[in-house]
Amino acid sequence: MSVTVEARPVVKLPQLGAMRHDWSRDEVRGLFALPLPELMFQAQTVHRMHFDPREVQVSTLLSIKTGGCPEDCGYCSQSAHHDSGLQASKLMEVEKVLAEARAAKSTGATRFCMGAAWRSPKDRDLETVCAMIEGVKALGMESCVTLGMLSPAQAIRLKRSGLDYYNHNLDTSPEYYEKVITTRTFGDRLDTLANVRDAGINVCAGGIVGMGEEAEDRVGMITALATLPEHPQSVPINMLVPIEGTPLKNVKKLDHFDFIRTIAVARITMPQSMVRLSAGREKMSDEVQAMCFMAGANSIFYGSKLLTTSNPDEDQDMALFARLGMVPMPG
Ligand code: SAM
Ligand code: DTB
Ligand code: SF4
Repeated sequence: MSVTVEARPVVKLPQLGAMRHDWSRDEVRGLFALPLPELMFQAQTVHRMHFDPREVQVSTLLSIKTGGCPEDCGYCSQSAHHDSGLQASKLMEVEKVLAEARAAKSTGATRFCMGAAWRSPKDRDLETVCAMIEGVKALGMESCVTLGMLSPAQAIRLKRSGLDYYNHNLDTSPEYYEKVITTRTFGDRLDTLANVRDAGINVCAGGIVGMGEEAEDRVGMITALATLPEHPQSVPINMLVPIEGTPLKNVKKLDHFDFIRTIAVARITMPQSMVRLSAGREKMSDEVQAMCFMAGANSIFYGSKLLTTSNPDEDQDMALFARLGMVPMPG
C-alpha cells in the first residue's frame, strides 16, 4: 500500500509569539490545518516564551443565581426556554457566597468566579454582587463575575468594587451564533466586552466547541477573539456539556483532537493570554487533558462543580498534576 504524504508545511518560526491583532481567517484556518505534531510544536514554543509550562492557574466557580434565565442559549441548562429539570433559585446571600469562597481558598484556588443566570443585572442586584466581590478581594483572592450584558455605567460600578475579571464569551463564530442563540446578537456580546475593557476590567472571553459547528466556525471564533482590540486576558475554551432538554443535547460528539487543536490555535494567536481548559473535563481522559496542557492551556476550573454540572474532584486534579509534574500557579 502506498501512502501519499504532502510536502512538510513551511513553519515561519521567527514570527511565532508576536502580539498581533490582525489575524486573518486564512491564517487561522492554516494553523488548524497543520499536522497535529507541527501545531503542538508551535503552540509549545509560544507557550514557553511567556509562561512557565509547569504552572496551571486554578479558579473555582459558583453559581450565585441559578436558572430561570430569559435568554435561549441552545446549550444551557439555565435557560427558561428549555426544560432541563433544573431547580431555579434566587440570588444567594453575600455571607453564603463568602463561605464558599473561603472553602475554595482552603483547597488552593486563587480566583473565585461567580456566575448569574441573567440577561443583564438589575442595578439593585449589582450592588449585592459588588459586596460579594469586595468580600472575595478581602480574602486575598482574585475575583471574576459573569452576569450577562453590562452597560458602561454597570461596568464602571463593578470596577469600583475591585473586580479583576469579567467573563463574557463570544461562544462561537458570528455565523453560527444565531443558530444557537436568538435572544441576543454577536454584536451585543462585542458591545459588553467593549464596556468591560473601557472600564479597565480584565476580559475573560472564549467559547464552546462541540456544539455541532463546522470546523470553519472554530476558525471564525478564534479569529474573532484574536482580533479584538486587546486579546482577552483569559480565554476559556469549553467543550459542550450536553444537557437533557436542550436543543443541543444530541449533537454529534467532537473528536478530542479537534478540541486540542482549538486550544493550540488559541495559544498561538493569543500568546500572552491565559488559555483555560474549561467545561467538559469530566469526559476527557487524563491523557487528553495532558495534551491540552501541552497545547498551551494553563488554567482550569477547579472544584467538583462548575455552575450546574459536575467537574473532576480537587484530589483527582492534584493527582493528575503530580503525575504530569505540574503545579498550581501561585496566586
Ligand atoms: N449568563 C451569563 C452569560 O451567558 O454570559 C453568564 C453565565 S453562562 C452559563 C457562561 C458561559 O458558560 C456561557 O457563555 C458558555 O460559554 C458556558 N456554558 C454554558 N452552558 C454550557 C454547557 N452546557 N457546556 C459548555 N459550556 C457552557
Ligand atoms: C466559562 O467559559 N465556562 C464556565 C464559566 N465561563 C462561567 C461555565 C461552564 C458551564 C458549564 C455548564 C454548567 O455547569 O452549567
Ligand atoms: Fe442565560 Fe447565560 Fe445560560 Fe445563556 S448561557 S441561558 S445567558 S445563563
